[in-house]
Amino acid sequence: MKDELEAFAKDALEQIQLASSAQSLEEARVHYLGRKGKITEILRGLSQVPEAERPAMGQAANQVKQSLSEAIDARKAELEAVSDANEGEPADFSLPSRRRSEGHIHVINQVTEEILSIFFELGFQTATGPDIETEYYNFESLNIPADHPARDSHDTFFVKPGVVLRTHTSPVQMRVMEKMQPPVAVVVPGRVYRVDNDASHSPMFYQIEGLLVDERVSFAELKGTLMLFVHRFFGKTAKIRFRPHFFPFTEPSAEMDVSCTVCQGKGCRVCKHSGWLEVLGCGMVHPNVFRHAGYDSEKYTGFAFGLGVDRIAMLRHAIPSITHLYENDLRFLEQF
Ligand code: 2NL
Repeated sequence: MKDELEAFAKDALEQIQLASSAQSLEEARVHYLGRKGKITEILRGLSQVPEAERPAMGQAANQVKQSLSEAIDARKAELEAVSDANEGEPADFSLPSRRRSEGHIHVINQVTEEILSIFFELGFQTATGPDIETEYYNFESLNIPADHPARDSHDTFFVKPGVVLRTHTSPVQMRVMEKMQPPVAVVVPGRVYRVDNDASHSPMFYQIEGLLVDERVSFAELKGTLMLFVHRFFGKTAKIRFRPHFFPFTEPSAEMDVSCTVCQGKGCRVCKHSGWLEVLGCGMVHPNVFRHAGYDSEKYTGFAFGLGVDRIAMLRHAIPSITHLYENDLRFLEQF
């Protein structure tokens, strides 16, 4: 019986030391010291022990009970000390902080704001208008006749008969002219829509158009204004050239090229080895447009231009495909 008690005590102390959580320690306590536990069993069995040995056995069993109880308390304190240490670990302020991602202005809007600010310095104001327009404002008033190919459903999104997604921001300038008399100098940024979708065309893209109307405005002023814009935006060394063109709403009309900003006009992949980049379309406002606006076309003349913001952003940053601008891939957007 004495040997049995010693073996039990040794095993129980070992198990208590091995308990790795408050829960497993409590299980050990119930197992060894509980009412149905081993010690209780031994103490109950004392009556079977010969009378001479009984006091010594009882004392020994009580000692084991006492030492197991102390061992459990000690182990409990150890386990609590470990978990307190983990929870209450002081903060290390020298560690690098977790990086918070921070948004920024989309490259299209960066370029838009930069372009507009150049014209603001020249005294232009800005105006906006609806994306959904009537055929009258989008075409008719701009001298684009009913049978013009631009009106074709292959080029224009029709919302319903007589209503379209605007294909340019010109209807906004028409609305401005209806409201105010010259002098007028506005730049109009906005989304425009055309049925077109490939590496250089998106069905929705961004445009800025400009309009200046006053007495005796000439093509020379158009050239001077655009040259100042190009020198500001592309740099002092940029050269420009005008090529004759046709738009229904301007006469004469031209397209303007800028010497290639990548190769300085020597010829490269971006300018397709021509040395020039096509940047915008422009011209002197057609008298029929003034008539629709209610302006006296004998008294007033004006110039207008339109540029694709997407195209200019692509030239500025050597972006190979317009689809990058609209995919919202952060690996792309974060570069600007
Ligand atoms: C282009 C060409 C252009 C205009 C837009 C305009 C507006 C009014 C009257 C006359 Cl209200 N003209 N806008 C004029 C010439 C060219 O845009 O290729 N844009 C990307």
